[in-house]
Amino acid sequence: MDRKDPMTRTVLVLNGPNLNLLGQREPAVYGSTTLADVEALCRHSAQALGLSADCRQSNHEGVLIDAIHEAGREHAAGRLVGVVFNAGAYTHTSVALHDAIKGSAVPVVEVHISNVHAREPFRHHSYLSPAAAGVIVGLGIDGYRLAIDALARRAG
Ligand code: CA2
Repeated sequence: MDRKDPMTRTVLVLNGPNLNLLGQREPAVYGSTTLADVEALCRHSAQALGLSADCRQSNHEGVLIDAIHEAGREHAAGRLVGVVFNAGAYTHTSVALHDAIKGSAVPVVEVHISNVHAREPFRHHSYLSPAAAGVIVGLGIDGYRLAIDALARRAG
């Protein structure tokens, strides 16, 4: 049963490729928190702001593009405050995700758990940042909470 109040606005928390592996490998880079823990944190943070969090993860670029398009329609209808988006490695490769964010006109806060600028040079460029409302990098999973807070404030 869907218990969500139809008046409750939503924030979409979208995680991209390999983020389903969080907490299972590379704890020195990404910490030991799992994706389920991150999603629980997001739901809790959203709820504290009177929002509902819709948490999704996909390893497929087209699925992420479709989710951004859907978010654009929900935002236009006043039901969605925006998207917290960790696009994983697609950040550094995807013109298609850049175009999806631009084309859907939904506010997106780009989040990276690690400080991508302190890592390999191929992680220093983001195709998403020019299309994003804001960018949070290197603050660990707390970045998701900060992004939800920023989108809630932005929406008023
Ligand atoms: O720091 C981030 O949040 C990243 O978006 C994570 C991506 C990486 O490609 C970006 O450059 C920065 C990687 C996703 C997670 O990959 C994992 C691989 C093994 C174990 C755990 C996570």
